[in-house]
Amino acid sequence: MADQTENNLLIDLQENGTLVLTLNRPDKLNAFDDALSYALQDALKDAERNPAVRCVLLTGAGRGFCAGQDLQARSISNENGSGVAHLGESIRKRYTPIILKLRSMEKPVVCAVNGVAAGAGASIAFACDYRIAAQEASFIQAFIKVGLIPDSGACFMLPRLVGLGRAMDLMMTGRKVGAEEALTIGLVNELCPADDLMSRALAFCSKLAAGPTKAYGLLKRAVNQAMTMDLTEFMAYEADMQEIAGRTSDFVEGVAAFTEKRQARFSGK
Ligand code: T3D
Repeated sequence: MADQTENNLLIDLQENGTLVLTLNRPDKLNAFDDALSYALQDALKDAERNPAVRCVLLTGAGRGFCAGQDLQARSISNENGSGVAHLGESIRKRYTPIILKLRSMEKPVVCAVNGVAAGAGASIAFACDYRIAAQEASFIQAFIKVGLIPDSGACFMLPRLVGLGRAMDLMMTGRKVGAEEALTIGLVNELCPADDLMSRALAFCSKLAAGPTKAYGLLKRAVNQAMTMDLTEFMAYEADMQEIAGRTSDFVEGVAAFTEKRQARFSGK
């Protein structure tokens, strides 16, 4: 059932274990004011803690996915009337927890990119595990146009998604990447017509939500670690993760289902 928080975030936990989070400031292309950023932080923390949630789907209401920081409603700026904007504080408090939670949450997080994703809005899409985009979607590294560096993890994620050369192009020019190009360069996993976006995304999430949730979590941990470890270190880490996976009920069920030539019924435990 859908619940609208006072912070313009729609929260809908579906029976199959998919939690749909909809950024809901359509008049501002779902740009982040303080309230929306803290609401998303809280919703992601709740999603991580709630065992009924086995997959998260993030999308935007209206014609945009998210236009990044609300440039008209910044509360953490011009502190003490000094004329100096303290953006480090804003990033640390408002965006860093969102990006870290998207990457560390041990459940799949899918992004249905319904329209333009600009600035931190694009960064949030990049931090999700899988992106399905509508043909109308686009990505803009808008930061440079307002004299900022790409933030909310964009400098970390974008080169890993599309390679250093392409990432530098997008970050230095701030040019708009349309949906077809996004698919070609690996910025999104799949494209579909806008009318099909939510049904496609929900169907994909429903499969993930019926999957071996612990294994998805462990593979996220392993992939995160693989970004910084050398191979020798990583192989030791991988063995530890597989040791844990091997102790789950879902591993027992997966092997039983294979042996009995039937579909596995994973409990997520
Ligand atoms: O500040 C900190 O805390 C540091 C963190 C920074 C992180 C960042 O995200 S910095 C980057 C911030 N975002 C941008 O610079 C993007 C600004 N928006 C745009 O460039 C364009 O709106 C788009 C390219 C995204 C879409 O263009 P278009 O032509 O499709 O739509 P539009 O007409 O520009 O926007 C529609 C409405 O949304 C409009 O309102 P209005 O005039 O109809 O009342 C526009 O003002 C509003 N809107 C769009 N983006 C933002 C916004 N309002 C506030 N903040 C926005 N970011």
